[in-house]
Amino acid sequence: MRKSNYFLPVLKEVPKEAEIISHRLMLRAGMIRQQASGLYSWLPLGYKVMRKIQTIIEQEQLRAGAIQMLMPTLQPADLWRESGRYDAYGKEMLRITDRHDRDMLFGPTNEEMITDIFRSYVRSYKELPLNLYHIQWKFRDEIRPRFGTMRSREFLMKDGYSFDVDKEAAEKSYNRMFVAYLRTYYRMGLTAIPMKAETGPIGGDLSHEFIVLADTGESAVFCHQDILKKTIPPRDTDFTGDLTPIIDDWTSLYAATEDMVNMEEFERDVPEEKRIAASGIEVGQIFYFGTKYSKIMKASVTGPDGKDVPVHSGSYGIGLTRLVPAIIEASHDESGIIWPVSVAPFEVALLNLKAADDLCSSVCDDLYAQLQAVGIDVLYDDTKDGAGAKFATADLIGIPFQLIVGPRGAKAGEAEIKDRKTGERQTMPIGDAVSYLQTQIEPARRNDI
Ligand code: P5A
Repeated sequence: MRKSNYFLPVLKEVPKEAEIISHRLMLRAGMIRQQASGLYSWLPLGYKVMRKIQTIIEQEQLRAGAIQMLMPTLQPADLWRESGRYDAYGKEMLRITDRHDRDMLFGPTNEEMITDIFRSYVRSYKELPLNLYHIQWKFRDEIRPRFGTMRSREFLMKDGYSFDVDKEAAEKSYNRMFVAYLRTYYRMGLTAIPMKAETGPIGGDLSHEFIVLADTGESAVFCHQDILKKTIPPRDTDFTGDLTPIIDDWTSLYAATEDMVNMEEFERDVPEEKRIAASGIEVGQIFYFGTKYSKIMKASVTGPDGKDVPVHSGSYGIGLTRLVPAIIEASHDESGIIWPVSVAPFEVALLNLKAADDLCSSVCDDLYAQLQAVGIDVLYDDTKDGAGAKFATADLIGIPFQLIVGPRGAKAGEAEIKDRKTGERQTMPIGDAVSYLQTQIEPARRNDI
């Protein structure tokens, strides 16, 4: 993408309304625009990051056996009357009346709708296990939307729902999502710790929140610091096999959110020097709620013995629009954002330091074509801005590599490459730059293990 053709409205001023660094940087980097309290437009740069996050989620869901679909944002109130949650959900639910006076709502989550789909089609235990998910906008009329897209009213969620014939099978489905989530966050460059959590309005008695430690996080959490050293399940993990050893390993050390923490247990089980009592960002939550919805909404299947049984279910959420600021909270410096390659809006910023210089521009045009030809996602700053402004913007928007060519380098046949994360700069022959960048970017792009 040529910057001269792009829409990248970066701000020079530090926005006053933004209290935390990720919100400030997202506004300054031209990633989002607030349209009303808790409602944001995703501008091109921000949207590109979100799409990359979405792709990682989709790849890991597929690997774990979940099937993607799409449900509407609006739902009929009657479905929620059936489950009993229409009144229970309270003021967080945005209620809407259509022209025929039918009660509707903007979905805050989809347990009811997916249960309705399930009961309409599935009859036998032989069709199980089933895990269906979608990535769709949700609305929760949060009392205090804040920190930009970290806690907004409209937000994008990946929400999945599993269906099994009994509790034992349902726990296997829960474990598959547990492992998939560990891999998903890791691939985005995040360390997310699964912690025992309360189930709230979703229900059930087994739940984990996935927490990224950050001073600006809104959740208070308590855990053993060695959880941070646990190994991520590799890509060849057999999701059809027994995942309990992985779950047991990850849950063997104490980790709980403030709603679930038992201070006595925490102090008894975790040596003082290993205790983390900190703030964190909840980037996902998984639930096992058994037959809570299936019983009341009559979603059952015939079991092996020919008798009807209500299905056992769980639901699994990831906040995509929250992940973007969470990654920034975890990875930035005083000059701006530092994107991990796997979610970076562009992989390389090609900086033409003097667009008015014919040789410099022709060298850059050529590099731009070569980078594109090898499939590198490049933002080509071909504008007439000064070198200082180009450096500042590239640092601010956090592109992992800067490929810098000035008139002197163009003449000498040399380019400079800056690694945004380490700050290291190196000069090399222009002819070597593209293959060097390929070797750096290709393994980091999938960030898979
Ligand atoms: C699980 C999937 C559920 O709603 N039902 C379907 C279950 N879980 S949850 O924990 O309530 O939400 C899942 C994730 O969505 C993100 N999230 C938000 N992101 C931004 N702004 C909000 N107001 C917001 N509320 C929830 C979180 O990442 C949460 O873990």
